[in-house]
Amino acid sequence: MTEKTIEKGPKLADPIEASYEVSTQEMIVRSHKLGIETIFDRAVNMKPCNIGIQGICCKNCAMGPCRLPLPKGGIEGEDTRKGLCGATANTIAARNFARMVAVGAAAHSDHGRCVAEVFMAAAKKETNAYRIKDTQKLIAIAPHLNVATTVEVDGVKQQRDIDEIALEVAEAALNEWGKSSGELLYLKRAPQPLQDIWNKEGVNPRNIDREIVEIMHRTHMGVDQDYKNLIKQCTRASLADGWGGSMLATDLQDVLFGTPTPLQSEANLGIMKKDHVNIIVHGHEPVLSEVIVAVAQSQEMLDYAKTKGAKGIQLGGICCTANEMLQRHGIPTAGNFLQQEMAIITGACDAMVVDIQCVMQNLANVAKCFHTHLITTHPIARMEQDNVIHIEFNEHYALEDATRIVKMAIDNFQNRGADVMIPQHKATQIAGFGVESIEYHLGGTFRGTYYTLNDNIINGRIRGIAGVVGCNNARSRHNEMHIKVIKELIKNDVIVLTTGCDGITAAIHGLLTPEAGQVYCGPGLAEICETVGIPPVLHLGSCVDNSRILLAATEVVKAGGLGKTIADLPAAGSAPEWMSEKAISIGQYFVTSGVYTVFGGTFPTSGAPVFHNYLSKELEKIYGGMWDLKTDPIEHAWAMINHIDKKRKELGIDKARERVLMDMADRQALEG
Ligand code: SF4
Ligand code: MSK
Repeated sequence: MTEKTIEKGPKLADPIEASYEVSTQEMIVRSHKLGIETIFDRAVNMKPCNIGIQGICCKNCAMGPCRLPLPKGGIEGEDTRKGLCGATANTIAARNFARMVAVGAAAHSDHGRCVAEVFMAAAKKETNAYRIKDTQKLIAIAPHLNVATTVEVDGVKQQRDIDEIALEVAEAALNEWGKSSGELLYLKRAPQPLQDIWNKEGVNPRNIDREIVEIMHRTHMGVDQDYKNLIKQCTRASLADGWGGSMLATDLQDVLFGTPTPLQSEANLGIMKKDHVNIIVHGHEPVLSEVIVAVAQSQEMLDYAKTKGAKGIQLGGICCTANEMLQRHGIPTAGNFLQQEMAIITGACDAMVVDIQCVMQNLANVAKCFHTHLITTHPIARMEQDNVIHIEFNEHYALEDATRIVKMAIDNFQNRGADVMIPQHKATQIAGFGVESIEYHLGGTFRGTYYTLNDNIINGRIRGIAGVVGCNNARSRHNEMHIKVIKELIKNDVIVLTTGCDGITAAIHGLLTPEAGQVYCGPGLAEICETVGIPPVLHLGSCVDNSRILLAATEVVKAGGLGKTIADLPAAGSAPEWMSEKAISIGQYFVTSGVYTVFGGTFPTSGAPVFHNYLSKELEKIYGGMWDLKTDPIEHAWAMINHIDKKRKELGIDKARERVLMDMADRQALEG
């Protein structure tokens, strides 16, 4: 313990200022009592670099870093700032932005590639841990990858053998990462007018890897020095993410592990149980955690846990591995990004199993203070600290790996200290939504279509659709922006689609239940929630599942009455507490798919006003979507609502909403 160091040394975070959420506040207080430093404490002691935050520091060669601070009072006249090589602020900010897109697209897409490789192993029947589970979804996605699903025998069409289809889908999918010619196949799933824009602009991704590599080349010293040209490459790479790597990850995971359907579960640290073995899985890829779920629920392991004095095994998730397990199995969510250290600080975490992305290295230091086994499982994501155990996942031995991990956690149950404190806070959540289930739930009793959703948007009960997604950021109060933005949206009849840590946040704060409709929503959305029995916030899954939002928007376009492309829809996107480079890639593919996208916190191009203006104004003229930054939650939500209202007006459906929201007295006055 480092109690002494903390008392004399750095400042401690104020729990109430650090988090909007009570169990996190309780754990911050406990961390201080135990002398354990967390991200919240570091955030009050280490200030971000004011130049870096604005995107105007270049370290792309050893003549730098070249820092180009904005002059006091802003820029009047020509912007003469230059790096040693002459790179302008626009070039530097655009290169930095492009590298963020490259990293984000790489992270999502490499996740997708790993799933595709496991899919291939399952299709070849090389592993007993995985099999093709959702054949209906396989048949649905195959044509998008140019894989035939039927064959003609004696003039009669018959369905092809499922194993054959699976193998060809695996080959076609893997090809998308590195094919030598052609363009990304899934682009054809977008509305035609959007495809026409991409064609005209020449931004169709050729293959996923190439677009990422090309960003790295273009941003090398002395290559691409035109911010408009750089942003075109950002568009290619981000589309390769949203309509490529992420969409393939989502689809292949659905086929392998099952397409989510709505289910009930719980969220927050209070899901951990004092008398159970607690295993927390954290990260993004569900390939190992899927098997851990199966193993942890097996009678053999439950019996084994009892021999060690535990009443059972409680699995819980953090970040997007949590979302994956929640969506398909109803495994409860222990917390979002900023709660990962907190799960260990309960003293009741017997094993934390991590894979890739958003895993803080400080977990190892926190785990050292307890009995917790911190287990890394991915070859590309290891930790230097010597208390970390590495059990490398291999799809061919997934059952053995998962069994070893679950057994280790069970054996560790007896090593728990007496000082356990699990916050007694958790909320019920209905999660597991997707393109298919929205169609089913909002499609009415007899027709599984998006018509009814569109009708309700047209008649104004639903004012519009918002995608609110993304991380927490320790530079802002944990969860506050997420919740205030969402509450303002649903209060004004905007239905919210959520993914990632925003989904977890909404669950923890009780917004993922149909009953939330009556408490927090405007009259139109409340009526829909009550009639259909859905929450006003629909949880669509993990970060890669933002692709579900793209496809849901496409289905809305197809159902008719709301314009011809995504940019015509009364819809907007938001990441109120973003921190990850993946969020920048997601934002860029949303913008270039036609979505007005608002970020909270800071924006990494603000130090280069011309380039910043290009992103926030000029892109709209090309793609119909653009970037924005709003740091106040109510302004943030209203920027989205105003955009939605603008689109309603353009569609000529603004009057319908005024009619539907009239109360009885207004109607009677009209009739009279
Ligand atoms: Fe400086 Fe140019 Fe080198 Fe960047 S590339 S560090 S701006 S000299
Ligand atoms: S986990 S990327 S903190 S949403 Fe997908 Fe959460 Fe952001 Fe990671």
